[in-house]
Amino acid sequence: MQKRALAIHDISCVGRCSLTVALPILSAAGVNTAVVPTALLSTHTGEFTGYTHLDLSDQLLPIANHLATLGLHFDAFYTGYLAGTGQIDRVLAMIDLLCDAGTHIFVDPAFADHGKLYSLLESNMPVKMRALCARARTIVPNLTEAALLLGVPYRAAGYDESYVLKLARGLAELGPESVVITDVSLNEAQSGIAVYSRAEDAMQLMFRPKLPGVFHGTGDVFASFLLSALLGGLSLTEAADLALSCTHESIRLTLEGGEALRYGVQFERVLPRLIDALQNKPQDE
Ligand code: PXL
Repeated sequence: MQKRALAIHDISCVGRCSLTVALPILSAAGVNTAVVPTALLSTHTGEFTGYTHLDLSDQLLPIANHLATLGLHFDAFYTGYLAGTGQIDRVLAMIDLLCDAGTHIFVDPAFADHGKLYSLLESNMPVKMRALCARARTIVPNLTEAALLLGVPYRAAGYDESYVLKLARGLAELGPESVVITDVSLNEAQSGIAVYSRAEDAMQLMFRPKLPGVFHGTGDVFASFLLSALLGGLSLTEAADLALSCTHESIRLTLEGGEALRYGVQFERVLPRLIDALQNKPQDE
């Protein structure tokens, strides 16, 4: 049966992040994807100025209340950028309205990067976001978000595997079964992810060669690839490995194409690879 997801992120008209990334990636993976926009911006808030911003907080519960009357089963409830702490309580109420025991609650706590909160967000966003992470089966913070969620110092470099394991364990203690931390780098040459499973108390690090630059929206691209692969039946480690490869390839193609990095990465060109990998997944062989 076709999987159904609900994606709850902002729409940034230009800049390839949030819903303009989640919807095409999940759709390419064959997932019937419904959307609830949290805000409407002309661009994302990194590396652009003068953007417009319409907060859609007042729409979230009316939309969820109506959707609840339809009696749909969502296989995944996927949250990303929320336009402020006030939206967290609303999203928690949406979980009660729209999720059942079979819904994979997948939270990308998209509020910060490179040691800093995103421009428009309040300083208590990390503390409030803990409540949403506590309801999730899987969370996908970057290293900055992981540190801020736990209130420990963010380290841009010069840390080792034990720092990352401490973050992953601390986050799993909030509630999620799986914690995937992005933007992990133990040396100059490589960058990648940490994949932690609470049931096994085991962390796997996965790396690819580091590519030069700051790549906007790659957290959203990675999370969307990961959820697509999980819904496609891959195990956590298989899905994380595929999502990392697809994200790395999107970045590589963007650098090759020479497009300004604030416009996001060329994930569109990698969708055939995602589709192919999901059609030829290991258990089908
Ligand atoms: O990609 C994360 C993101 C999503 N949405 C908005 C953003 C950002 C990052 O800057 O500004 C509006």
